[in-house]
Amino acid sequence: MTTTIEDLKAREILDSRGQPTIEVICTTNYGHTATASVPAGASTGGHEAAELRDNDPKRFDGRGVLSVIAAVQGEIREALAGMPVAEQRAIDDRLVNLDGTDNKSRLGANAILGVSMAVARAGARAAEVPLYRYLGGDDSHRLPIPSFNVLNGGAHAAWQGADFQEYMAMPHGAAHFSDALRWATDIYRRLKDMLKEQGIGTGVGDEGGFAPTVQSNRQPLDWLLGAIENAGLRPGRDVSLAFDAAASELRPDHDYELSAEGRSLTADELIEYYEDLAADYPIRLLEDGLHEDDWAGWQRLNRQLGDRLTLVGDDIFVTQSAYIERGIHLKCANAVLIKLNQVGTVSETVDAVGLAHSAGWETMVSHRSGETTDDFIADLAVAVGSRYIKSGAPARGERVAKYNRLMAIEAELGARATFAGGEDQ
Ligand code: 2PG
Ligand code: MG
Repeated sequence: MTTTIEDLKAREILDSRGQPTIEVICTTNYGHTATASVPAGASTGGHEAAELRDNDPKRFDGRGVLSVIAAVQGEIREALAGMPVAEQRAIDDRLVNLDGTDNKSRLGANAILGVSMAVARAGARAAEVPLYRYLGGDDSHRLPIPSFNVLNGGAHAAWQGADFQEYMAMPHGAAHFSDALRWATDIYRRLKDMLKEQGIGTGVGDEGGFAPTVQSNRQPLDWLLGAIENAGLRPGRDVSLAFDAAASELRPDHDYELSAEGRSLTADELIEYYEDLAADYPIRLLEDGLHEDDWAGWQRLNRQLGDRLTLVGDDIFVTQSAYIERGIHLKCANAVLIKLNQVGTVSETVDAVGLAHSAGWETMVSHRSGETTDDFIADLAVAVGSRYIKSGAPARGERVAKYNRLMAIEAELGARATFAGGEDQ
């Protein structure tokens, strides 16, 4: 007999910022249960699928998700009960059609994604294979290059922090994923020592990286380089730098405001600024270098830096095929950030990766700044063959849950496991 969806339940749980989010539990007719929970962003793109909140000021300052839970346990449960769990695409299509809006704003992308992920896990359980193999097939054996956000700025950090949101260490020169992770912990500890020696606070931001006050936006790059060297690693050879400027957050009016440096730049000046950084530091990847609506600026950015840097679009593409398609057509970038909750279903996320790869673009699977301990994205990255993944610092439970899951996958694959970093050597 086919394994079908018997029941869908949801609960309110807390994310890493102490904000409510939903956990969905899918039960099958054979009694398998599978659970999934949904993350939340802080620097969200304007075109992301809509996350619903109760807006009841008496609970969680309006951020409660009881209405989202009601949608899962009511309308969605009714529509999906009895469907075979293996039919992920048909289930995701039904969710999209049931919602009926362009941005999942009727039922909520958080309701829809929680169900979509829980169903995928139930499908894997019913098929008795790990999630990465269930989603990606028997050929899924490549571990992505992790990018560790060890210095947090922008919307994820304190007042007077760096303007750019994420300064990341990318240990692509390691032989295995688990070595890359160990190197990252060495860098993280050396960075902490260095900041302490300089009398700088080592409090952390939303993604577990240190979040100090800075004199300029170059200072975190200098610290990061120093920490890599102090860890006995070679900048550029073993470990490169990556950063997410999250530039949509830098432009309240028109120009890009770099408050840490007391000046604002036009798009072209900012591109020049990046060119100088790329000349002075071993940077491999730049995410969201320009505002999400500045498609012409992105074209110039890609023309000037696309042959040297992996230029990742996050807020501009919001993991949605229509925007990625446009970006490919206009030659705006050469890589896409992949976040399940920007689009709202597992199938649409897999499609977005497929589209990017078919154009020869890279992908980076990503966590959100507000996370849970759900480790779905680790399996997803291996399943879709993503070259990169980012899940914050190599510290804090909700961040390391993903890295630890990748180590478990690596161990399970044994001799079959390969590491995307190895291809660079
Ligand atoms: C980003 C993400 C994750 P947020 O901009 O890439 O690091 O941040 O979840 O706040 O959008
Ligand atoms: Mg981003």
